[in-house]
Amino acid sequence: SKLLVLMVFLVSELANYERNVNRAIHKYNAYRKAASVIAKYPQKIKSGAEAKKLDGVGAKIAEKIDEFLTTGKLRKLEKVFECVRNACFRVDLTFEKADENLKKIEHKLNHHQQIGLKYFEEFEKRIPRAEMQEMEVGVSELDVVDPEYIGTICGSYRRGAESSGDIDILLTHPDFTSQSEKQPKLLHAVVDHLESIGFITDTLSKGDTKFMGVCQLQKEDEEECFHRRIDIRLIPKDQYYCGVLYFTGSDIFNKNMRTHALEKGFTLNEYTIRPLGVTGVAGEPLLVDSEKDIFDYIQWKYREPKERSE
Ligand code: DCP
Ligand code: MG
Ligand code: MN
Repeated sequence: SKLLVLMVFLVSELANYERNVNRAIHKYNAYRKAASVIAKYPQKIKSGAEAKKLDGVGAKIAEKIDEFLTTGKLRKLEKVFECVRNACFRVDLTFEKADENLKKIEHKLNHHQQIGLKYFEEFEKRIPRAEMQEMEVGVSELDVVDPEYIGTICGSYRRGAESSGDIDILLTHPDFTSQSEKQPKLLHAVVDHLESIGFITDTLSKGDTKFMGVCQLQKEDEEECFHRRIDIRLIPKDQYYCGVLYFTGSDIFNKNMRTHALEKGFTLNEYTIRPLGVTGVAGEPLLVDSEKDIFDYIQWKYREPKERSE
């Protein structure tokens, strides 16, 4: 129901608040977990006590749910969340009025939040590998825009995962290097093309090098197809493989690889690999023309993406 969406949305906002404002990762994780169990709960949640029976919802969160159900707002979020500060939905919040209240806050949300709410339930669903493979075919067709584009779907998909949370596309072009001028057109031409074929449906943000948005595969039959989160990053050609390595992950693997690099006297990040001098100062970026080059520099046996879970 919409009320459930709203409740989960607010608990998720609490999670973000803890992470972004308080840097409290434990609380962030706790709220995230609570949001996800509440989202899956098949019935109406009528009180904090009822929510507390769920695994992952503790006394603190139950208290928040009661506050939300009885007052229609969360004081904690008022500080950061304009729509709640404006108290646009108030003590009169009832289940019957959930829709109405949701409508009331909808235009108070920023564009990003509106899209998050619009597709909330769809974004919770993971993307099956078969669908990711179809999108990969789409990426390979970018040569209709310009045959020199190189694109890779990174993230868990590249590691062979059976399902993915989102689509992370890395894009480069030989005309764009860290020495050349910015080339936002290279990114925007791709985004425009993907919009024109109806694949990209919404934009969260669009900069010179990074697009964040929403996409949906067009299906001929009646098969259900969800909206998905998609990020496209345009990366200078000379930094492309450090980017591909980083965005392929996993995050644990990245951490381990960076640690190993340091032991061998190199500093590695999503852009470059640089040698560390005796004083610990990083030198000029090394030439990289493949992921394997990076493994070679730090004398590590090459690992296929499938073997990079840690
Ligand atoms: N990454 C990282 N450290 C972070 C965030 C991301 O090293 N704090 C890297 C490793 C991730 C990659 O970026 O694999 C993509 O980030 P995602 O959050 O999309 O993670 P995955 O694609 O691995 O998982 P999911 O299937 O949930 O999207
Ligand atoms: Mg991902
Ligand atoms: Mn991602």
